[in-house]
Amino acid sequence: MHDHLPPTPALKPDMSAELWNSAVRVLETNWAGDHMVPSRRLYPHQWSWDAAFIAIGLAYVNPTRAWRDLRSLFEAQWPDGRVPHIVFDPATAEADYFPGPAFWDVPAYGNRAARGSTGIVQPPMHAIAAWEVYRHAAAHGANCAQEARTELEWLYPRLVAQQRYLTTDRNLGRGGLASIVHPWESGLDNSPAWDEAMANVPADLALLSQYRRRDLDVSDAAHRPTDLDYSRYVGLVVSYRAEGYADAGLLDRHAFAVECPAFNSILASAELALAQIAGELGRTAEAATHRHRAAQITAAIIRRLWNEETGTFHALDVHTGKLTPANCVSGLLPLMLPDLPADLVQAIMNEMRSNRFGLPVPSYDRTAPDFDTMRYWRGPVWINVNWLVRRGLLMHGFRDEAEDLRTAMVRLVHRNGHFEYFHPTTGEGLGAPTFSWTAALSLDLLADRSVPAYAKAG
Ligand code: 9WN
Repeated sequence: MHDHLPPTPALKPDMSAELWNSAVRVLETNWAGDHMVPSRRLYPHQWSWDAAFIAIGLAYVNPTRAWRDLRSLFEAQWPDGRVPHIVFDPATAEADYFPGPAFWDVPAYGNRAARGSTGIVQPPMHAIAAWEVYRHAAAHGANCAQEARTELEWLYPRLVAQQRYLTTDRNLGRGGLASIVHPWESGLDNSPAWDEAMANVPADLALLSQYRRRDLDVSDAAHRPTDLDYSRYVGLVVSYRAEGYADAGLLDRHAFAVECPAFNSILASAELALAQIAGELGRTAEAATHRHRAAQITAAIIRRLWNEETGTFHALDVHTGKLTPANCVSGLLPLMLPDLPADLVQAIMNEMRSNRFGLPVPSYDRTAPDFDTMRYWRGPVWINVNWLVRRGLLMHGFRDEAEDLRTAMVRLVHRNGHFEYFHPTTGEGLGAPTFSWTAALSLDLLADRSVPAYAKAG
Protein backbone atom coordinates (compact mmCIF):
# COMPACT_ATOMS: atom_id res chain seq x y z
CA MET A 1 0.00 0.00 0.00
CA HIS A 2 1.20 3.49 -0.81
CA ASP A 3 0.88 5.75 2.17
CA HIS A 4 2.75 8.72 0.75
CA LEU A 5 1.08 12.05 0.07
CA PRO A 6 -1.78 11.76 -2.46
CA PRO A 7 -1.49 13.32 -5.96
CA THR A 8 -2.67 16.91 -5.94
CA PRO A 9 -4.71 19.06 -8.34
CA ALA A 10 -3.28 22.05 -10.24
CA LEU A 11 -1.96 24.99 -8.23
CA LYS A 12 -4.17 28.02 -7.68
CA PRO A 13 -2.60 31.38 -8.58
CA ASP A 14 -3.25 32.85 -5.10
CA MET A 15 -1.43 29.89 -3.57
CA SER A 16 1.60 30.57 -5.76
CA ALA A 17 1.60 34.25 -4.80
CA GLU A 18 1.28 33.45 -1.09
CA LEU A 19 4.08 30.93 -1.24
CA TRP A 20 6.29 33.30 -3.23
CA ASN A 21 5.80 36.11 -0.73
CA SER A 22 6.33 33.94 2.34
CA ALA A 23 9.52 32.49 0.80
CA VAL A 24 10.86 35.99 0.13
CA ARG A 25 10.15 36.91 3.77
CA VAL A 26 12.13 33.92 5.05
CA LEU A 27 15.09 34.89 2.90
CA GLU A 28 14.88 38.48 4.16
CA THR A 29 14.84 37.31 7.78
CA ASN A 30 17.76 34.92 7.33
CA TRP A 31 20.07 37.32 5.48
CA ALA A 32 23.02 38.16 7.71
CA GLY A 33 24.77 41.00 5.85
CA ASP A 34 27.12 39.02 3.61
CA HIS A 35 25.67 35.52 3.81
CA MET A 36 22.46 33.62 4.50
CA VAL A 37 22.01 31.48 7.62
CA PRO A 38 20.04 28.23 7.10
CA SER A 39 17.89 29.22 10.09
CA ARG A 40 18.38 31.91 12.74
CA ARG A 41 18.16 29.76 15.85
CA LEU A 42 19.38 26.29 14.90
CA TYR A 43 22.09 27.13 12.34
CA PRO A 44 23.53 30.61 12.98
CA HIS A 45 26.51 30.39 10.55
CA GLN A 46 26.90 29.80 6.81
CA TRP A 47 26.64 26.22 5.50
CA SER A 48 28.17 25.05 2.25
CA TRP A 49 25.53 23.13 0.30
CA ASP A 50 22.79 25.30 1.82
CA ALA A 51 24.47 28.31 0.16
CA ALA A 52 24.16 26.59 -3.23
CA PHE A 53 20.47 25.72 -2.88
CA ILE A 54 19.79 29.16 -1.45
CA ALA A 55 21.55 30.96 -4.32
CA ILE A 56 19.41 29.08 -6.85
CA GLY A 57 16.23 30.62 -5.42
CA LEU A 58 17.65 33.94 -4.30
CA ALA A 59 18.66 34.61 -7.91
CA TYR A 60 15.02 35.38 -8.74
CA VAL A 61 14.61 38.11 -6.16
CA ASN A 62 18.10 39.38 -5.41
CA PRO A 63 20.89 38.08 -7.67
CA THR A 64 23.44 40.37 -6.01
CA ARG A 65 22.83 38.59 -2.69
CA ALA A 66 22.94 35.18 -4.39
CA TRP A 67 26.41 35.97 -5.76
CA ARG A 68 27.48 37.52 -2.44
CA ASP A 69 26.51 34.35 -0.58
CA LEU A 70 28.53 32.15 -2.96
CA ARG A 71 31.45 34.57 -2.81
CA SER A 72 31.45 34.60 1.01
CA LEU A 73 31.63 30.82 0.99
CA PHE A 74 34.44 30.59 -1.58
CA GLU A 75 36.43 33.33 0.16
CA ALA A 76 36.78 30.72 2.90
CA GLN A 77 38.03 28.02 0.49
CA TRP A 78 41.19 26.30 1.74
CA PRO A 79 44.44 26.45 -0.29
CA ASP A 80 43.99 22.75 -1.16
CA GLY A 81 40.63 23.55 -2.78
CA ARG A 82 38.32 22.21 -0.08
CA VAL A 83 35.24 24.32 0.57
CA PRO A 84 34.41 24.07 4.27
CA HIS A 85 31.02 22.77 5.34
CA ILE A 86 30.54 25.70 7.73
CA VAL A 87 32.00 29.20 7.51
CA PHE A 88 31.76 30.59 11.03
CA ASP A 89 30.31 34.02 11.63
CA PRO A 90 32.73 35.75 14.04
CA ALA A 91 29.79 37.73 15.47
CA THR A 92 28.10 34.53 16.71
CA ALA A 93 29.07 33.22 20.15
CA GLU A 94 30.82 29.84 20.49
CA ALA A 95 27.92 28.61 22.63
CA ASP A 96 25.33 29.28 19.91
CA TYR A 97 26.24 26.24 17.80
CA PHE A 98 27.95 23.01 18.72
CA PRO A 99 30.49 22.02 17.53
CA GLY A 100 31.66 25.61 17.11
CA PRO A 101 34.90 27.25 15.92
CA ALA A 102 37.00 26.43 19.01
CA PHE A 103 36.07 22.76 18.84
CA TRP A 104 37.04 22.46 15.15
CA ASP A 105 40.19 24.47 15.85
CA VAL A 106 41.07 24.97 12.19
CA PRO A 107 44.47 26.65 11.68
CA ALA A 108 44.85 29.99 9.86
CA TYR A 109 45.14 29.69 6.06
CA GLY A 110 45.56 32.18 3.22
CA ASN A 111 44.47 35.52 4.63
CA ARG A 112 41.89 33.89 6.96
CA ALA A 113 42.29 33.90 10.70
CA ALA A 114 42.36 30.60 12.60
CA ARG A 115 39.02 29.04 13.59
CA GLY A 116 37.14 30.58 10.69
CA SER A 117 35.61 27.37 9.34
CA THR A 118 35.26 23.64 9.78
CA GLY A 119 37.68 21.24 8.09
CA ILE A 120 35.16 18.97 6.36
CA VAL A 121 33.16 19.48 3.15
CA GLN A 122 29.60 19.02 1.87
CA PRO A 123 28.26 17.91 -1.53
CA PRO A 124 29.66 20.18 -4.27
CA MET A 125 26.36 21.70 -5.43
CA HIS A 126 27.99 25.04 -6.17
CA ALA A 127 28.83 24.73 -9.87
CA ILE A 128 25.22 23.77 -10.52
CA ALA A 129 24.12 26.76 -8.44
CA ALA A 130 26.52 29.17 -10.16
CA TRP A 131 25.19 28.12 -13.54
CA GLU A 132 21.56 28.44 -12.42
CA VAL A 133 22.13 31.88 -10.89
CA TYR A 134 23.94 33.00 -14.03
CA ARG A 135 21.12 31.76 -16.26
CA HIS A 136 18.49 33.64 -14.26
CA ALA A 137 20.41 36.82 -13.46
CA ALA A 138 20.22 38.13 -17.04
CA ALA A 139 16.45 38.54 -16.61
CA HIS A 140 17.18 41.36 -14.15
CA GLY A 141 18.72 43.59 -16.84
CA ALA A 142 22.11 44.66 -18.15
CA ASN A 143 23.72 45.53 -14.80
CA CYS A 144 22.87 42.13 -13.36
CA ALA A 145 24.09 40.39 -16.51
CA GLN A 146 27.42 42.20 -16.17
CA GLU A 147 27.64 41.32 -12.49
CA ALA A 148 26.81 37.69 -13.34
CA ARG A 149 29.65 37.52 -15.84
CA THR A 150 32.16 38.96 -13.35
CA GLU A 151 31.04 36.60 -10.58
CA LEU A 152 31.06 33.55 -12.84
CA GLU A 153 34.61 34.37 -13.94
CA TRP A 154 35.67 34.78 -10.29
CA LEU A 155 34.05 31.51 -9.27
CA TYR A 156 35.16 29.30 -12.16
CA PRO A 157 38.79 28.56 -11.07
CA ARG A 158 37.62 28.13 -7.48
CA LEU A 159 34.97 25.61 -8.52
CA VAL A 160 37.62 23.76 -10.52
CA ALA A 161 39.89 23.68 -7.43
CA GLN A 162 36.99 22.31 -5.36
CA GLN A 163 36.54 19.47 -7.86
CA ARG A 164 40.28 18.80 -7.94
CA TYR A 165 40.36 18.42 -4.16
CA LEU A 166 37.43 16.01 -4.11
CA THR A 167 38.48 13.88 -7.08
CA THR A 168 42.15 13.53 -6.06
CA ASP A 169 42.79 14.10 -2.33
CA ARG A 170 39.49 12.40 -1.47
CA ASN A 171 39.86 9.51 -3.88
CA LEU A 172 40.61 7.37 -0.83
CA GLY A 173 39.22 4.17 -2.33
CA ARG A 174 41.37 4.67 -5.48
CA GLY A 175 38.39 3.87 -7.69
CA GLY A 176 37.68 7.34 -9.07
CA LEU A 177 35.08 8.48 -6.52
CA ALA A 178 35.27 10.92 -3.61
CA SER A 179 34.97 9.50 -0.10
CA ILE A 180 33.20 11.30 2.68
CA VAL A 181 35.06 11.00 5.98
CA HIS A 182 32.24 12.24 8.23
CA PRO A 183 28.45 11.72 7.89
CA TRP A 184 28.04 15.52 8.02
CA GLU A 185 29.92 15.67 4.70
CA SER A 186 27.03 13.90 2.99
CA GLY A 187 24.53 16.56 4.11
CA LEU A 188 22.29 13.54 4.93
CA ASP A 189 23.74 13.39 8.41
CA ASN A 190 22.12 10.45 10.23
CA SER A 191 20.99 8.56 7.13
CA PRO A 192 20.73 4.78 7.69
CA ALA A 193 23.17 4.58 4.75
CA TRP A 194 25.98 5.15 7.28
CA ASP A 195 24.75 2.80 10.02
CA GLU A 196 26.99 -0.14 9.12
CA ALA A 197 30.10 1.97 8.68
CA MET A 198 29.29 3.99 11.84
CA ALA A 199 29.05 0.78 13.88
CA ASN A 200 32.85 0.56 13.49
CA VAL A 201 33.36 4.09 14.81
CA PRO A 202 34.02 4.16 18.57
CA ALA A 203 31.14 5.81 20.45
CA ASP A 204 32.33 7.68 23.52
CA LEU A 205 29.28 9.13 25.26
CA ALA A 206 31.62 10.83 27.74
CA LEU A 207 32.52 13.26 24.93
CA LEU A 208 28.98 14.64 25.21
CA SER A 209 29.26 15.35 28.90
CA GLN A 210 32.39 17.31 28.06
CA TYR A 211 30.71 19.23 25.20
CA ARG A 212 26.99 19.99 25.47
CA ARG A 213 24.72 19.63 22.42
CA ARG A 214 23.21 22.97 21.63
CA ASP A 215 20.74 21.68 18.95
CA LEU A 216 18.53 20.10 21.66
CA ASP A 217 18.03 23.51 23.31
CA VAL A 218 16.33 24.81 20.17
CA SER A 219 14.66 21.76 18.62
CA ASP A 220 12.79 18.60 19.53
CA ALA A 221 15.08 15.68 20.47
CA ALA A 222 12.76 13.24 18.61
CA HIS A 223 13.51 15.10 15.35
CA ARG A 224 17.29 15.14 15.76
CA PRO A 225 20.09 12.54 15.71
CA THR A 226 20.54 10.54 18.94
CA ASP A 227 23.30 11.08 21.53
CA LEU A 228 24.97 7.89 20.34
CA ASP A 229 25.14 9.29 16.80
CA TYR A 230 26.42 12.59 18.14
CA SER A 231 29.18 11.03 20.20
CA ARG A 232 30.44 9.32 17.05
CA TYR A 233 30.18 12.55 15.04
CA VAL A 234 32.27 14.34 17.64
CA GLY A 235 34.78 11.48 17.82
CA LEU A 236 35.28 11.58 14.05
CA VAL A 237 36.02 15.31 14.17
CA VAL A 238 38.58 14.69 16.93
CA SER A 239 40.21 12.03 14.73
CA TYR A 240 40.39 14.20 11.56
CA ARG A 241 41.44 17.27 13.55
CA ALA A 242 44.38 15.41 15.12
CA GLU A 243 46.46 15.71 11.91
CA GLY A 244 45.19 19.16 10.93
CA TYR A 245 42.53 17.70 8.58
CA ALA A 246 45.23 16.20 6.32
CA ASP A 247 44.03 13.59 3.82
CA ALA A 248 47.31 11.79 3.06
CA GLY A 249 47.22 8.36 4.70
CA LEU A 250 43.80 9.15 6.21
CA LEU A 251 42.36 5.72 5.50
CA ASP A 252 44.87 4.13 7.88
CA ARG A 253 44.04 6.34 10.86
CA HIS A 254 40.37 7.30 10.43
CA ALA A 255 37.45 4.96 11.12
CA PHE A 256 34.93 6.30 8.57
CA ALA A 257 35.36 6.52 4.79
CA VAL A 258 32.34 5.99 2.55
CA GLU A 259 31.53 6.57 -1.12
CA CYS A 260 28.02 8.00 -1.28
CA PRO A 261 25.98 7.73 -4.50
CA ALA A 262 24.32 11.13 -3.93
CA PHE A 263 27.55 12.98 -3.17
CA ASN A 264 29.26 11.48 -6.22
CA SER A 265 26.28 12.12 -8.50
CA ILE A 266 26.45 15.76 -7.48
CA LEU A 267 30.22 15.64 -8.11
CA ALA A 268 29.64 14.38 -11.68
CA SER A 269 26.80 16.87 -12.26
CA ALA A 270 29.13 19.65 -11.11
CA GLU A 271 31.51 18.71 -13.95
CA LEU A 272 28.62 19.04 -16.41
CA ALA A 273 27.73 22.45 -14.98
CA LEU A 274 31.40 23.43 -15.22
CA ALA A 275 31.36 22.37 -18.88
CA GLN A 276 28.53 24.82 -19.45
CA ILE A 277 30.28 27.56 -17.49
CA ALA A 278 33.56 26.98 -19.34
CA GLY A 279 31.71 27.08 -22.66
CA GLU A 280 30.07 30.38 -21.71
CA LEU A 281 33.45 31.81 -20.73
CA GLY A 282 34.94 30.76 -24.09
CA ARG A 283 37.13 28.02 -22.58
CA THR A 284 36.26 25.32 -25.09
CA ALA A 285 39.10 22.91 -24.27
CA GLU A 286 38.25 23.00 -20.57
CA ALA A 287 34.58 22.36 -21.36
CA ALA A 288 35.55 19.10 -23.08
CA THR A 289 37.70 18.10 -20.09
CA HIS A 290 34.78 18.65 -17.72
CA ARG A 291 32.48 16.52 -19.86
CA HIS A 292 35.10 13.77 -19.91
CA ARG A 293 35.43 13.90 -16.12
CA ALA A 294 31.66 13.70 -15.71
CA ALA A 295 31.64 10.55 -17.86
CA GLN A 296 34.46 9.03 -15.79
CA ILE A 297 32.71 9.69 -12.47
CA THR A 298 29.44 8.34 -13.86
CA ALA A 299 31.21 5.15 -14.96
CA ALA A 300 32.82 4.79 -11.50
CA ILE A 301 29.45 5.25 -9.74
CA ILE A 302 27.98 2.45 -11.84
CA ARG A 303 31.02 0.22 -11.41
CA ARG A 304 31.34 0.65 -7.65
CA LEU A 305 27.93 1.54 -6.21
CA TRP A 306 25.31 -0.30 -8.28
CA ASN A 307 23.68 -3.27 -6.56
CA GLU A 308 22.26 -5.73 -9.04
CA GLU A 309 20.23 -7.52 -6.36
CA THR A 310 18.38 -4.53 -4.95
CA GLY A 311 18.20 -2.71 -8.30
CA THR A 312 19.43 0.53 -6.78
CA PHE A 313 22.64 2.32 -5.74
CA HIS A 314 24.15 1.95 -2.28
CA ALA A 315 26.93 3.59 -0.28
CA LEU A 316 30.27 1.77 -0.28
CA ASP A 317 32.21 1.37 2.96
CA VAL A 318 35.79 1.87 1.77
CA HIS A 319 37.24 0.10 4.84
CA THR A 320 35.35 -3.15 4.26
CA GLY A 321 34.81 -2.87 0.49
CA LYS A 322 31.11 -3.70 1.07
CA LEU A 323 27.98 -1.91 -0.11
CA THR A 324 25.84 -0.88 2.84
CA PRO A 325 22.44 -2.63 2.91
CA ALA A 326 20.07 0.30 3.68
CA ASN A 327 17.80 1.54 0.86
CA CYS A 328 18.11 5.30 1.13
CA VAL A 329 17.11 8.19 -1.05
CA SER A 330 20.81 8.73 -1.86
CA GLY A 331 20.55 5.54 -3.96
CA LEU A 332 18.02 7.19 -6.27
CA LEU A 333 20.01 10.34 -6.98
CA PRO A 334 22.20 8.94 -9.79
CA LEU A 335 19.03 9.65 -11.79
CA MET A 336 20.55 13.15 -12.10
CA LEU A 337 23.20 11.74 -14.45
CA PRO A 338 22.31 12.12 -18.14
CA ASP A 339 24.60 9.23 -19.17
CA LEU A 340 23.03 6.67 -16.86
CA PRO A 341 22.18 3.64 -19.07
CA ALA A 342 18.47 3.13 -19.80
CA ASP A 343 18.18 -0.13 -17.81
CA LEU A 344 19.53 1.53 -14.68
CA VAL A 345 17.24 4.53 -15.17
CA GLN A 346 14.34 2.10 -15.38
CA ALA A 347 15.47 0.28 -12.24
CA ILE A 348 15.65 3.55 -10.28
CA MET A 349 12.21 4.52 -11.56
CA ASN A 350 10.82 1.16 -10.41
CA GLU A 351 12.35 1.68 -6.99
CA MET A 352 11.06 5.24 -6.78
CA ARG A 353 7.54 4.21 -7.81
CA SER A 354 7.50 1.26 -5.38
CA ASN A 355 5.93 1.40 -1.93
CA ARG A 356 9.45 1.85 -0.53
CA PHE A 357 9.53 5.43 -1.78
CA GLY A 358 6.83 7.23 -3.84
CA LEU A 359 6.73 10.97 -4.61
CA PRO A 360 7.68 13.15 -2.85
CA VAL A 361 10.44 10.77 -1.85
CA PRO A 362 11.10 10.19 1.85
CA SER A 363 14.74 10.03 2.95
CA TYR A 364 14.53 6.29 3.69
CA ASP A 365 12.67 3.15 2.62
CA ARG A 366 9.12 3.46 4.03
CA THR A 367 8.90 -0.30 4.54
CA ALA A 368 12.10 -0.62 6.60
CA PRO A 369 11.45 -1.67 10.22
CA ASP A 370 13.44 1.33 11.50
CA PHE A 371 11.78 3.89 9.17
CA ASP A 372 11.29 6.90 11.44
CA THR A 373 8.73 9.49 10.36
CA MET A 374 10.14 12.23 12.59
CA ARG A 375 13.86 11.83 12.81
CA TYR A 376 15.86 13.92 10.40
CA TRP A 377 17.33 11.86 7.52
CA ARG A 378 15.78 8.55 8.66
CA GLY A 379 12.35 9.03 7.09
CA PRO A 380 11.19 12.63 6.63
CA VAL A 381 10.77 14.36 3.26
CA TRP A 382 13.37 17.02 2.41
CA ILE A 383 12.81 19.64 -0.27
CA ASN A 384 16.41 19.83 -1.53
CA VAL A 385 16.55 16.08 -2.17
CA ASN A 386 13.19 16.14 -3.95
CA TRP A 387 14.41 19.09 -6.01
CA LEU A 388 17.34 16.90 -7.11
CA VAL A 389 14.99 13.99 -7.84
CA ARG A 390 12.87 16.29 -9.99
CA ARG A 391 16.00 17.32 -11.86
CA GLY A 392 16.70 13.64 -12.48
CA LEU A 393 13.16 13.05 -13.73
CA LEU A 394 13.52 15.96 -16.15
CA MET A 395 16.94 14.71 -17.20
CA HIS A 396 15.46 11.44 -18.43
CA GLY A 397 12.24 12.73 -19.95
CA PHE A 398 9.78 11.84 -17.16
CA ARG A 399 8.03 15.18 -17.57
CA ASP A 400 4.67 14.21 -16.07
CA GLU A 401 6.17 12.79 -12.89
CA ALA A 402 8.48 15.82 -12.65
CA GLU A 403 5.46 18.10 -12.83
CA ASP A 404 3.51 16.04 -10.28
CA LEU A 405 6.47 16.23 -7.95
CA ARG A 406 6.82 19.98 -8.45
CA THR A 407 3.14 20.48 -7.63
CA ALA A 408 3.34 18.20 -4.60
CA MET A 409 6.35 20.07 -3.20
CA VAL A 410 4.75 23.47 -3.72
CA ARG A 411 1.56 22.35 -1.96
CA LEU A 412 3.48 20.72 0.87
CA VAL A 413 5.38 23.91 1.67
CA HIS A 414 2.39 26.17 1.10
CA ARG A 415 0.24 24.13 3.46
CA ASN A 416 2.80 23.51 6.20
CA GLY A 417 5.35 26.31 6.02
CA HIS A 418 9.04 26.66 5.11
CA PHE A 419 10.16 23.88 7.42
CA GLU A 420 13.49 22.13 7.35
CA TYR A 421 11.78 18.76 6.66
CA PHE A 422 8.33 17.18 6.64
CA HIS A 423 6.54 14.15 8.07
CA PRO A 424 6.36 11.65 5.19
CA THR A 425 2.68 10.75 5.70
CA THR A 426 0.98 13.76 7.28
CA GLY A 427 3.19 16.47 5.75
CA GLU A 428 3.58 18.13 9.18
CA GLY A 429 6.56 20.51 9.27
CA LEU A 430 9.54 19.32 11.36
CA GLY A 431 12.87 20.79 12.47
CA ALA A 432 13.59 24.48 11.94
CA PRO A 433 10.41 26.42 10.93
CA THR A 434 11.89 29.15 8.69
CA PHE A 435 14.49 27.25 6.76
CA SER A 436 16.32 29.01 3.95
CA TRP A 437 16.73 26.29 1.32
CA THR A 438 13.06 25.28 1.59
CA ALA A 439 12.13 28.92 0.89
CA ALA A 440 14.70 29.40 -1.87
CA LEU A 441 13.86 26.18 -3.70
CA SER A 442 10.15 27.02 -3.44
CA LEU A 443 10.90 30.14 -5.46
CA ASP A 444 12.67 28.04 -8.05
CA LEU A 445 9.82 25.52 -8.19
CA LEU A 446 7.36 28.34 -8.77
CA ALA A 447 9.50 30.14 -11.34
CA ASP A 448 11.38 27.62 -13.43
CA ARG A 449 9.90 24.73 -15.37
CA SER A 450 12.72 24.44 -17.90
CA VAL A 451 14.57 21.21 -18.55
CA PRO A 452 18.35 21.03 -17.92
CA ALA A 453 20.26 21.77 -21.14
CA TYR A 454 22.02 18.40 -21.27
CA ALA A 455 18.89 16.31 -20.60
CA LYS A 456 17.99 13.35 -22.79
CA ALA A 457 15.23 14.08 -25.32
CA GLY A 458 11.88 13.41 -23.61
C1 9WN B 1 25.53 19.63 10.58
C2 9WN B 1 22.44 23.24 7.75
C3 9WN B 1 22.78 21.76 7.82
C4 9WN B 1 22.54 21.04 6.49
C5 9WN B 1 22.64 19.53 6.62
C6 9WN B 1 21.73 19.09 7.76
C7 9WN B 1 22.10 19.81 9.06
C8 9WN B 1 24.07 20.10 10.57
C9 9WN B 1 23.44 19.78 11.91
O1 9WN B 1 21.99 21.21 8.87
O2 9WN B 1 23.42 19.45 9.45
O3 9WN B 1 26.16 20.09 9.43
O4 9WN B 1 23.77 20.46 12.89
O5 9WN B 1 22.65 18.84 12.01
O6 9WN B 1 21.78 17.71 7.93
O7 9WN B 1 22.28 18.93 5.40
O8 9WN B 1 23.48 21.48 5.53
O9 9WN B 1 21.16 23.42 7.23
